[in-house]
Amino acid sequence: MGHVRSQRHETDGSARMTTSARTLTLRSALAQLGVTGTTLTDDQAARLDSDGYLFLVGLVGAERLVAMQDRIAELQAAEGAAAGHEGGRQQGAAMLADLVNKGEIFESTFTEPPVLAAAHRVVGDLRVNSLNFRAALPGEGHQPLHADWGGPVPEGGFRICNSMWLLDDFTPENGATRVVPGSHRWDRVPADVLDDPTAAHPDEQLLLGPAGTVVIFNAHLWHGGTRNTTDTPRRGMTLSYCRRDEPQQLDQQAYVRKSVYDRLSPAARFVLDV
Ligand SMILES: O=C(O)CCC(=O)C(=O)O
Repeated sequence: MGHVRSQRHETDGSARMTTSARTLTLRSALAQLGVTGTTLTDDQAARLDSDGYLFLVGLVGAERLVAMQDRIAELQAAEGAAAGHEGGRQQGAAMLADLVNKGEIFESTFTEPPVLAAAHRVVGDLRVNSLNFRAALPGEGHQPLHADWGGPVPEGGFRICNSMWLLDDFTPENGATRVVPGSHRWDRVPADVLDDPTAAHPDEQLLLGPAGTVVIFNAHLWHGGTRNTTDTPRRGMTLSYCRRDEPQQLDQQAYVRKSVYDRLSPAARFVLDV
């Protein structure tokens, strides 16, 4: 559901490509961005492998969080009914897409060392897939359990790693994401094996935590939004990476704005693949 294969290619004519990012390898880009062999602890790596998700509590500090929330609010006001047009829209949710190009505050997300290290562990040779926003609206937001990939994938062949950036506290009431721990290793997708993917799963867990938490999850893990029973939207950003030989949800080369490109380091451009 989060993985939208149909892409609308549009460009403002500012996309540029130089050789600087092209001469890097992922290994050198990750090193330049501060990812080392110990960026994830052994315990974190083991939990990501086994459960399929990993909490990074407090990754986004208070000031940065407020700046992200404020920019999201500005974008929602500015884009109105067009919001989310680049990346798919959903019933019961407010969406924004292409955040890479919609605020300097978002440009540091996809090079966060622990997020990169985790995504690299899951998919290997990676690039950014998309950076989007989803708010479960009051009374709505429940999704079927799904993987962000259309079919079963055996362990070791993972194509996508996602991360949820909590812009609000995720609570049992406000539509927190649910996951089925370990399901990324089952080589099955919910639609093929569950009678009713919208129903509660006996093993599901809610991703609960304070705003500013980032939860990295293997996107082959069965997951989905839940219904927001409060009267305020539950806001979260999803930063997804795909294997470098897979099409991106949003073609970053086609969308990148010159001002963004110019600010990014060669290593960040490599991760975005622009
Ligand atoms: O916003 C959420 O809680 C999950 C969203 C999701 O999994 C999706 O849209 O595919």
